[in-house]
Amino acid sequence: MFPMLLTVSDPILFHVILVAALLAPALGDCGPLPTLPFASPVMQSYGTNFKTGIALRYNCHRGYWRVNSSHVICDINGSWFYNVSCAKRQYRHPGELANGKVEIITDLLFGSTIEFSCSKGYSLIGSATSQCESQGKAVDWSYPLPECVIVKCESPPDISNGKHSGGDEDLYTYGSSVTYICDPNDSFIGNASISCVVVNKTVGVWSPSPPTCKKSICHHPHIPKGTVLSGFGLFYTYQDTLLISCNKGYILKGSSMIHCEANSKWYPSVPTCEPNGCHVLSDIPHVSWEKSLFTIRNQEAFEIRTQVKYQCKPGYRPAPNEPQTAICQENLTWAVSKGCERVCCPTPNMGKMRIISESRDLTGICVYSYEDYVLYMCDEGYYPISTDGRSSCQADGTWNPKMPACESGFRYDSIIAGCLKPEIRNGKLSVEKDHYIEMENVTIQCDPGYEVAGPQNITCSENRTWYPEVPKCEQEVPVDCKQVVVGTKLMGCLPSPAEVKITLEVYKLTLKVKQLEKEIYMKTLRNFLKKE
Ligand SMILES: *[C@@H]1O[C@H](CO)[C@@H](O)[C@H](O)[C@H]1NC(C)=O
Ligand SMILES: *[C@@H]1O[C@H](CO)[C@@H](O)[C@H](O)[C@H]1NC(C)=O
Ligand SMILES: *[C@@H]1O[C@H](CO)[C@@H](O)[C@H](O)[C@H]1NC(C)=O
Ligand SMILES: *[C@@H]1O[C@H](CO)[C@@H](O)[C@H](O)[C@H]1NC(C)=O
Ligand SMILES: *[C@@H]1O[C@H](CO)[C@@H](O)[C@H](O)[C@H]1NC(C)=O
Ligand SMILES: *[C@@H]1O[C@H](CO)[C@@H](O)[C@H](O)[C@H]1NC(C)=O
Ligand SMILES: *[C@@H]1O[C@H](CO)[C@@H](O)[C@H](O)[C@H]1NC(C)=O
Ligand SMILES: *[C@@H]1O[C@H](CO)[C@@H](O)[C@H](O)[C@H]1NC(C)=O
Ligand SMILES: *[C@@H]1O[C@H](CO)[C@@H](O)[C@H](O)[C@H]1NC(C)=O
Ligand SMILES: CC(=O)N[C@H]1CO[C@H](CO)[C@@H](O)[C@@H]1O
Repeated sequence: MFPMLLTVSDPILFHVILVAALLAPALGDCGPLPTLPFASPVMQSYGTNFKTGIALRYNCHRGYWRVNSSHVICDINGSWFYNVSCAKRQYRHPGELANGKVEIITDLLFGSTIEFSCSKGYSLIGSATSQCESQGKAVDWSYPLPECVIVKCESPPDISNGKHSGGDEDLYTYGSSVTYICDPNDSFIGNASISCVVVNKTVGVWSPSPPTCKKSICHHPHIPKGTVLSGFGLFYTYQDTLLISCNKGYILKGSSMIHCEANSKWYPSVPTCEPNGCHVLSDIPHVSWEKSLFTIRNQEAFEIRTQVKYQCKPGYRPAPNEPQTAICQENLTWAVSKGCERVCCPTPNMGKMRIISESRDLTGICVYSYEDYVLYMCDEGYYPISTDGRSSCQADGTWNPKMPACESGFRYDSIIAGCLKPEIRNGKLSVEKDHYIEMENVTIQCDPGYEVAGPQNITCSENRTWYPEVPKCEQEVPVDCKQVVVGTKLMGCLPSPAEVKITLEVYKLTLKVKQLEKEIYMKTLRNFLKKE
């Protein structure tokens, strides 16, 4: 089989010419036969002296073939001359190796070595090398072609809380892969798919290591003044990602994008929303804020450089040359103006009248201020311009009815027919005058921030009273009044039960005083009418 003689591909001829190198002891005679690496004499001769002209035949060694003369001749100069030439035999290519390759290091000539290697994922069964060598009379490859066998992996590892897709064990050969799935509510840590790979050329192993299934639950993060823009739910699992932003007036500190880690923690850590604006409206004395400012108060802050305009509470007016604004400064505090100052009503001229009862300004800034009143009687021959002998200090610092309130002569019409101007705090009348005739209609319009409590339209009835009863302008109370921070005293919301109690007591007293005043007046009036 193997020792087939092939054609000479690259004739490597061992052409040796020995000339004077082997000088004979005596001219005309040759010394011992030359030793050639590729051929040897047919007839062994141990002689050391050969006559000129003698020709000896050489045979090529095994693995060589004769390409020229096979004779060695002793020439006339006593030198061996020969052109004995043997070429190495060339051997058949051992054939293709399925899933591998045969590597010819030098050539396929006698004595050379070839190497076998398998493709990746295949392991070599047999010898990795083979040599062309002589075996007895024949020449042959020392080892036959090896086999390349695909590497196999053992069954994929089992994991807790999950399973893999593989079923048929025969499929677990090099390059095959299986996919793991976790039980519901468990999350993957690692790669879902693993593949059969080969290490150390022959060993099949699964790589990467199988995933683990673990319950990693992150809870919905609590971010004061922040909002989770994407991803809603009570809890999240491994690698769920949230996008977070802060409310207006707040700036995000940390990463706006976080994900749930295997250890059930958010990574990077949950960011915070730090103030980047002014938050609670400033507490400026005697100031009332627009209602619209309250609706945003709990969710947002006022950005830096925001200007908010304020109004003075009834009975107060802006301090002169004050801008009536609060500005949110860089350091997140409000720059406020002085606020509002109390409006005083002038002390009435006591000529022709005397005060029966009154209320005065408790602050001491004014003698009389908004909502104070005087109940008076006029001297002989003078009569009060109001039916009840009462005058109140208005928000604008004027008395209503005006002072002095005693006029000479009897204002018959004011008693007989028609109605007096209804007293509306924090509101206006469609027609403003001191006296209204019977059947006259008046529409009440409350100031901004106040709303009508009672009928909006009233008519002066024949019995000199307004019908239906005179309404009140009450402050519109924001829905979130309860949440007003204690101490801010905004919008007249009463922050504590104690204050509510005091207010109710005061109101009760006011009613009693009014009742007394009325009784006194009616008595006075009756006396007066009797005299008439
Ligand atoms: C044999 O040898 C001679 C002399 O060295 C050479 O000229 C000739 O080409 C050779 N023949 C072959 C077939 O190699
Ligand atoms: C023998 O030797 C002589 C002189 O050195 C030389 O000229 C001659 O060519 C040689 N003959 C052979 C056959 O080598
Ligand atoms: C997965 O979690 C939900 C919510 O906690 C629970 O209702 C459900 O039973 C869980 N399912 C499994 C298979 O554990
Ligand atoms: C998981 O698989 C992806 C793509 O298949 C690969 O890029 C990544 O390196 C793998 N991770 C590990 C830990 O092996
Ligand atoms: C691969 O060979 C190295 C070095 O000989 C050995 O430490 C390792 O355990 C082998 N790996 C396998 C999977 O057999
Ligand atoms: C804030 O800035 C204003 C103007 O620069 C300054 O007057 C005020 O004192 C600062 N307030 C605080 C609390 O630093
Ligand atoms: C006042 O209103 C009533 C009912 O709305 C109407 O009957 C009456 O004529 C009105 N009075 C005047 C003076 O317009
Ligand atoms: C009050 O009267 C005005 C004008 O007469 C009318 O337009 C309005 O609708 C009335 N309001 C009510 C609540 O009756
Ligand atoms: C005044 O008149 C109105 C209707 O005209 C009536 O409802 C009311 O009770 C009267 N008031 C008095 C004190 O008589
Ligand atoms: C010098 C000598 O002997 N040459 C010989 C070499 O071999 C060829 C072929 O066998 C002969 O023809 C030559 O005479």
